[in-house]
Parts: sequence; structure tokens; C-alpha cells
Amino acid sequence: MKSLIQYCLVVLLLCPLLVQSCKKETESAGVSNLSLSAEVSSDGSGLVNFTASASNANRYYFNFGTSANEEGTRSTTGTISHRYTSSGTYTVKVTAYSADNKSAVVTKEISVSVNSSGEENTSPENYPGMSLIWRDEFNGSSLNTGDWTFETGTGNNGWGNNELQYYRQENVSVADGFLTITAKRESFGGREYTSSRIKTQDKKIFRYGRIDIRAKLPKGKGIWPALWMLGNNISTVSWPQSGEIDIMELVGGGPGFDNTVHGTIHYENNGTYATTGKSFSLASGDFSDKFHVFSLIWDATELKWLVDDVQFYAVNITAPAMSEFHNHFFLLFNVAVGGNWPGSPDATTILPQKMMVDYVRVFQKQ
Ligand SMILES: [Ca+2]
Repeated sequence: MKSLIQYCLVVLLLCPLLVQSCKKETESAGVSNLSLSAEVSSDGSGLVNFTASASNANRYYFNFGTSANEEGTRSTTGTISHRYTSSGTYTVKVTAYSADNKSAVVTKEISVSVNSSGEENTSPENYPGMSLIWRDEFNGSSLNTGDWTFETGTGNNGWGNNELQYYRQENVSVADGFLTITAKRESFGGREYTSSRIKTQDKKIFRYGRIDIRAKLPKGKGIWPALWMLGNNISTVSWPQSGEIDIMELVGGGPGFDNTVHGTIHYENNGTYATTGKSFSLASGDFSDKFHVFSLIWDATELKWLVDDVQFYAVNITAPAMSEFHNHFFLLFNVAVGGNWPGSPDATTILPQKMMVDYVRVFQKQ
């Protein structure tokens, strides 16, 4: 009898261990310890960075709680950002899957405050008497190479300006509704800096219209972001016969530089090179502080440059010597490092630097 009791006690003591070991085995084949954290941006931009983690998960699907029929957004890392466009309380749901398709779910309630400062300096999506003929809102996860081409390498003589960077595709990202070009201190191809330059040559070309580009600019000595245009006939007639319209250029470097943009044209004037332009400075702050809308209004008579819908420059283009500006042009976005105009970065220059573009929209008269 005593030995039977002893036997029972041993079995009873072992049971939980057996159960526990069985349970453990089931868990290790599925997803466990699923957690979700959310970092809500305090700048009113509506941006929230999510991090989901779990044991044994190889993919996550995020529902941001914006609508009942929202499709899940896949992430293999569990890290993802989402920009909410209106204030509110949202229930975020994450479903994590293991390689053998076992799943776990976690939900989290977040409060997002989207205020005017996060959305200021925007432009309308339509203008009276004009049609939107092309837009890129950069809503995908990569650059649309149906519209854009990467220009890589060092160009001739540093793209004609003794620029110091090596342009690479890797310095472009498209995420969260923004195109970002990052200038880095990075040795590549014999250069000490890398960055990116993209263009719409032969893909999206325009003659007249209104172009709005909403962007936040980089800053610092030797940093030279540009949103600009060249005549699409440049490969046959060369520069400056092609014409060049610089919608926005900034040469960084502290007070008087990081707050100033330049609108400029370059062209051929009866056998000689010609250029004309004007600057616009912010009353306070820098162009790296927040987004601004840089616009060109272009018709058969004149070119007008605007920042946040305030015109700061106009050029009459009816002279025969300005025939360049009645042809089709393509867009270029780039961030140069160094070169003849800005000079080289110095000890004050902070790298990396980013130019973020929210959108480019082209309107033409109906
Ligand atoms: Ca956008």
C-alpha cells in the first residue's frame, strides 16, 4: 500500500511536468509572446512607428484601424510606419504568422493627434481652368521607374560642377508617402560622399503648366538640393541650348543659406550663355524645419517662381533668344554634395542629410 501511494505521488508530481512539456512543444511550433508597441509622432504629422515582435513569427500583417475593409499591410520585420491623416483613436491589429501558418493576434488602441502644423504648406489638388495631368505622391514602396530614371555615377567633371558625390540608386527610398534622397558621407567609387539624382527624361515631359513640389530640404555647408528641369532635347542640342529651369536650389551653410532658395534659368542668347535668377528667404527658420511648396507657373509669356504660393520672381520669355523655354522639359530631383557653387562640406556639416518630397503635381490649362 505504501509503495502504491508513493507511486501515485510520483505520477502526480510528474503530471504537471508532462503537461507543461507538451504545451511547450505546441507553442514552439506556433507564435508566442506577440507584443506590439507604437511610437506616435508628437509633431502633428500623424506618423506612427509600430514594432511588433513575437517568438517564432516570420511575418506580420498590420491593420491600422482606419476603415472596416482595410487590407492588412505585410511586414517581415514587424517594424512599419503609418501616417494617419486625421486625429482620432484607432484600434491597431497585428496578426503574426509562423512559417507553418500558425497565427497569433494582438490589438492596441492608439490616439493620434494630427494638427495644422504637421499639414501646413500644402497646395490644392486642382486650380480653376486647369487639369492635373501628372502626379507622383510617392505612395508606393519604391520609385516608379516607369516615370523616373536613376542617374548614377560621377558624371563629367562632377556633373559639370565639380560635385563630390557618387550618385547611387541606394540613396533613394520611397516610404510613408515620401520620396527621400539621402546624402551620406560614404566612400564609394573613389568618392567620399554618396547621394541620388533622378529624372523623368523621355518619360514625363512638359511644355507649360503649373508644377507644385512639396518638399523638406537638407541643410549645411556643401549641401546642394535641387528640384529642376532641363529641355528634353538636351541630348541632341546640348546645354545651354536645351534651356534649364531651376524651380528650387538651395546651397546650405548656416544663416542666410539654409533659409534661402533660388529660382534660376540658363539658356543660349544669340551665341552666348545667359542666366538670370532671384532668391527667396524665409522670415524665420530654415527650409529643413518643415515642408514648403515650391512652384513654377509657366506659360507662353512668362515663368513665375513661388514658395507656398507667394510669387518671388518672374521672367518674360517672349524674346526670340528664349525659344528654349517653349519646348518640352523634364524634371530632375537631386542632392549634390560640394561643387563650384556651394563649396565643399566642412566641420560644421552634419551628414547624412535628407531631401524629402511629399509630391510633385503638374497642371495644365484646359
Ligand atoms: Ca506624398
